[in-house]
Amino acid sequence: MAGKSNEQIGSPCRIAAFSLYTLLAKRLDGEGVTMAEGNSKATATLLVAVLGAVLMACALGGCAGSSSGSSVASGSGSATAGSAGAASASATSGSSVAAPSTGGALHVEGTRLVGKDGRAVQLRGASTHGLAWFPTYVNDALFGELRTDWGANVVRLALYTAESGGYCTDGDKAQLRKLVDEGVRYATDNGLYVIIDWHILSDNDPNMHADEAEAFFRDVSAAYADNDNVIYEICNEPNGSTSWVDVKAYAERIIPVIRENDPDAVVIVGTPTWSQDVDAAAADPLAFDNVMYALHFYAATHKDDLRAKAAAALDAGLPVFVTEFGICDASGNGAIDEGQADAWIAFLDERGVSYVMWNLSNKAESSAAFKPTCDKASGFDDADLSQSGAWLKRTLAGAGAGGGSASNESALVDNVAASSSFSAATVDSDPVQTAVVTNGDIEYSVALRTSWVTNGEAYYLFDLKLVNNGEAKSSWEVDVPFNAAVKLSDSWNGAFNLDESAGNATVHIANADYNGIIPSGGSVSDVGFIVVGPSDLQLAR
Ligand code: IDC
Repeated sequence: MAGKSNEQIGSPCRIAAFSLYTLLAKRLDGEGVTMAEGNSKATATLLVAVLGAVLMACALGGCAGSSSGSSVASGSGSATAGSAGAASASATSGSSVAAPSTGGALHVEGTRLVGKDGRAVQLRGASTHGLAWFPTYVNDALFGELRTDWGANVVRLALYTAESGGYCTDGDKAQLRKLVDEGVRYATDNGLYVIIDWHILSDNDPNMHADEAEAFFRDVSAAYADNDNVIYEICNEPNGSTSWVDVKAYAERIIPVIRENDPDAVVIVGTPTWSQDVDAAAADPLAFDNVMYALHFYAATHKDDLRAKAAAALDAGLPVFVTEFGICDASGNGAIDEGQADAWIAFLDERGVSYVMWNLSNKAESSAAFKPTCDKASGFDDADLSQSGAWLKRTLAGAGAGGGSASNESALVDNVAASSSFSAATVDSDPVQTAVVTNGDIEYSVALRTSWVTNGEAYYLFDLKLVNNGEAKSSWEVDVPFNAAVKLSDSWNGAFNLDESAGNATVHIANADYNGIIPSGGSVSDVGFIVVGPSDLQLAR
């Protein structure tokens, strides 16, 4: 899938983003199936052309009525701040964890998940890959280390319905059902919430297998009615021509089935266009309590305009849950964009939205958390992690902008009406906002990627790329001057300091211990930082 985002960098006022979704192509490759008989590797190619125009008007100064950053920390009690992660600057190690033992059965209030103690809860964690394809990652030890070493408090079990080995096609139903059972048990034993994900994808309309879905959810909701930690996601990603009306009809059929056995369970409903159309759900939400709506993003594909859509849905009061995201492009592979991923996390943390990264596997694709060369199923060292895995571990170790401090924990849901916003269109910035600074042989390009206003403060996310035009170097450093004093809010892949002698208007950036070496002609990217500054902040040139 290649949904194209119109990323408007630093345009003045950025009032409207006009985005043309031209061609969304999705290649659906069946995995080497280990469980289904015959092991046939079916390959389906689905090309979906979506021609749409989205005109988003975002008011200057932010949208009122959104939730404040008062979410409860979800980092592990044993989590420590990562050394170089985007989230590490705001990390609060030792913050208390929302876990089934304290939060119990969750319910939905306003846009938020709330625990039995009345505290708002943010869930953060990882999704399995297809259970049929990568069953070894459903194990007690891995779920335990996700909880204690990574600081996750949720895991998602992805049960594909229609791909090769799918539950409704040629999959081994009994074996898949057993994996769901084991996954729920390992999550329960290790203090994790668990999402049972009915992973529709090539079956683009959930009504296609609604009979099977009904039987499945009747079964699992009876089996786990006494488990406080189980959350049901009834359709991963409706897509193709499936409309919200179709999804709603399906949800109105499945939710009562779940509620018969498990009356208060939280149910998450996918939204059209691969769970991106939260606006459609916001315009016509379901009438049930304790329902949330899925928003999925892949950071290298979905940027400001999808964030603005999410912000608008939250502002309209829609409870949103990011049950799946990647930091790469929407194919689950390709380039990783840590700057955009960090912008997403800043936004989600600020709004207390829960999120789950795709995927726990060693598949040779950039969304996989483990390196393809690593065949462990647990006991992962940092060296075993892919870039996505390392990023997730750092991000979970950080408490996040809205989720961190213990002092925030008492503010909770009373605050849902407090004013704060994150929107792609709130900071009145210079139209260009890029600068090239040369220091010796190295040319540094600094660019504003996005900006937003939260609680009246303007935040700016910059990234930095450098090119070495001279001999090989073993270190690098640069000063990035602004027109006014700033505060550093977050930073990644470098050592960052404010230069006090320059009135805190210059950010000094040096290499991290792992990215100082640049060969002749080489370059370094994925360095970035977020600063808080005045509404007319500009890079000084
Ligand atoms: C992808 C997997 C890939 C697999 C494919 C099957 O990463 O290994 O071959 O599914 O079709 C989604 C889906 C999720 C996708 C993922 C990446 O929910 O199933 O996984 N993605 O394409 N939505 C957007 C991206």
